[in-house]
Amino acid sequence: MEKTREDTICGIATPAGEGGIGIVRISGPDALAVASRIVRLRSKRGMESLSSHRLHVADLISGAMLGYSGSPTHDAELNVPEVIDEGLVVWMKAPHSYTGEDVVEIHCHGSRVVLRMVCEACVRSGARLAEPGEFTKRAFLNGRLDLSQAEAVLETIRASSEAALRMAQRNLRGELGLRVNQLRGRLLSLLCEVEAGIDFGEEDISFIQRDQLMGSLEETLADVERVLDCAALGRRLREGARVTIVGPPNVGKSSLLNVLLGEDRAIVTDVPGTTRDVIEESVVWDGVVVTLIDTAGVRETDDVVEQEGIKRTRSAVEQSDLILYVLDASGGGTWSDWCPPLAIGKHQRLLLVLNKSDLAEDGVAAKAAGIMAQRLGVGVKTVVTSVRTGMGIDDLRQAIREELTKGVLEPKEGIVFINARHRLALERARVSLEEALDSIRSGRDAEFIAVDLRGASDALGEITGAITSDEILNRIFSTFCIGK
Ligand SMILES: Nc1nc2c(ncn2[C@@H]2O[C@H](COP(=O)(O)OP(=O)(O)OP(=O)(O)O)[C@@H](O)[C@H]2O)c(=O)[nH]1
Ligand SMILES: [Mg+2]
Repeated sequence: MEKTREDTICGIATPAGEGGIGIVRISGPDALAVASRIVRLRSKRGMESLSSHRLHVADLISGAMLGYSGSPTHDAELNVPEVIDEGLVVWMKAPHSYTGEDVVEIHCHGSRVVLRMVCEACVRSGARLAEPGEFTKRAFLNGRLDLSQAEAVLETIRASSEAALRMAQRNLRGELGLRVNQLRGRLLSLLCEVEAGIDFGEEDISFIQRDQLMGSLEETLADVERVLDCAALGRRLREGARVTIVGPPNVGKSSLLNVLLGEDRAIVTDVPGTTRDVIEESVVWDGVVVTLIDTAGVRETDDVVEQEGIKRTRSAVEQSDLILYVLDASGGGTWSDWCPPLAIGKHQRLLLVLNKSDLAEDGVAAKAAGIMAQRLGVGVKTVVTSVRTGMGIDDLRQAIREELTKGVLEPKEGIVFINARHRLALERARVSLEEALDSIRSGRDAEFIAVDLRGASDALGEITGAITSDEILNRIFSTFCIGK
């Protein structure tokens, strides 16, 4: 059957499993008619007389007994409609509903059997089972949401931490759409002016001053780059932050992992080289999912298992948001002359942890921090700890939280959150803008510049769905659950 927005869809909106309440949603022009075949209001009123956005108590009956006309048969003896359940019914009149269409929600008990029977009754009464994400897709097609907001619906549902939720909510309110639309608007008006120049047969783009055009494009490019910078922050909040514990053997890395997790996850012994593999475990701190990663101590070794462990340590370091660089504060020369064979990037956040402070002399922190700063070429924040006495562990936890959430958790102006799809679109916009600037610099025809401006603005348009294709829409909405 050809699927159109003119048909009426139904779906179970609540998650699988038992629950106090379950909801079946019906959306489309016949929502009320479909519902009227299933719902028998306790007030004895007809569905058509319902006031919108109000809850009404009702018996839910299997539509099969009612026939498609919608008028209940009163031949009670022969044709008693089966009551499936009792519940509440709400009608949301178009356009004031989630999808922008007429919507009826049936709230019954959260039993899979009840919900399935109600849904089946809806189908018998003329509705079609919704496809994944079809309710939200209709909301988008009816202009209730832009595409970035529709994706934020899914991100809200999937948020695994408060921080991820906050981020999804900001996009649901349209912050990303707004920012992108501003950029796109600016590009489109530049495009207009460039094209006006072409239409009037001007030889070059003196129509708008070359320098002025360059300036505007450079500014837009910088804005696109700023939004792209937010990608890493967004990912960290959505998927959680990765904190990798590294350092030489036997300094207490696994001990720190265990104490931070509050459980004995990793094996601790006094034998250097105890940890051979990468160990991961997640905790939630202040609404942020933090994945703590313990690694094999890094040293020169002939042991093939240990070598493989060290290789894995390196790749864990590359992917981490924060590195806890652990050294033995009691030193004995093990850290002052130890050259880190780890490729720690300058842009990576790092905390220096001086463990075993119970065995160390005073003043060791300052000395170690000085050495590390010299090696890395930047200042490093240092925390002194002792897993044995518990000293400094709370400070460490606090320092980790601060590093990870620096400026992110406060709804600071200018930060927007983007997903992989948005990032790819922004990267394409960036390339087009760079090419446009290049064309201007090398004095190419205005047509070339126009093509690139169009490319950049189309790429941005894909983020909000102003420019879109069925393929993109299907890809996005197929990741939703049915009933959403
Ligand atoms: N005195 C003292 N001993 C500690 C402290 N933290 C850990 N240890 C001991 O140091 C030894 C090594 O600890 P681990 O946690 O296994 O060290 P590691 O860095 O994971 O070692 P590898 O996995 O071999 O690289 C164990 O005997 C721990 O009990 C501390 O703060 N003070
Ligand atoms: Mg270990």
